Amino acid sequence: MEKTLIILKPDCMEKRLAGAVLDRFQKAGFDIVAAKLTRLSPALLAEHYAHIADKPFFPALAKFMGSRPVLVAVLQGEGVIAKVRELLGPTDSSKAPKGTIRGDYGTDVSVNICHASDGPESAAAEIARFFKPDEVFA
Ligand code: IDP
Ligand code: MG
Repeated sequence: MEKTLIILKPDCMEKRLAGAVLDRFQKAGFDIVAAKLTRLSPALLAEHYAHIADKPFFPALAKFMGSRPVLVAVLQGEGVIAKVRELLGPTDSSKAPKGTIRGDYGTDVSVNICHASDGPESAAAEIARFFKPDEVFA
């Protein structure tokens, strides 16, 4: 069964929106098969955001993402990778339609509530980065 990795970002945790965001994923029919609270280290953030590590906004992004504990989870279900991205809406919260998670709760292009894997390869790599096999109850 397909799986994806999500991270409820520091803004989501600070606004106490973890329950509201997880509720949307669960109401869409997806199961939580792994979860933990963790504070992301600079080394882990450099790895997780390797695709944008050379961008001028990366230092500010890393500071934001490491600013407080985040909730990391694995969701499972048919088509979960694409569907969770659709529920999130586009990266830039200010351009995300109302009714999407980022459109309803996000702040801007950086502070945008939730990360989700963008394809099967990144999902597999990201799940392995955060969870041991026996921590995923698939
Ligand atoms: P995604 O989270 O929608 O997959 P990515 O392009 O993978 O978007 O970027 C990862 C994260 O980096 C975004 O969620 C956002 O927090 C941040 N980010 C992306 N583009 C920008 C930007 O232009 N300025 C500031 N932060 C950005
Ligand atoms: Mg991405």
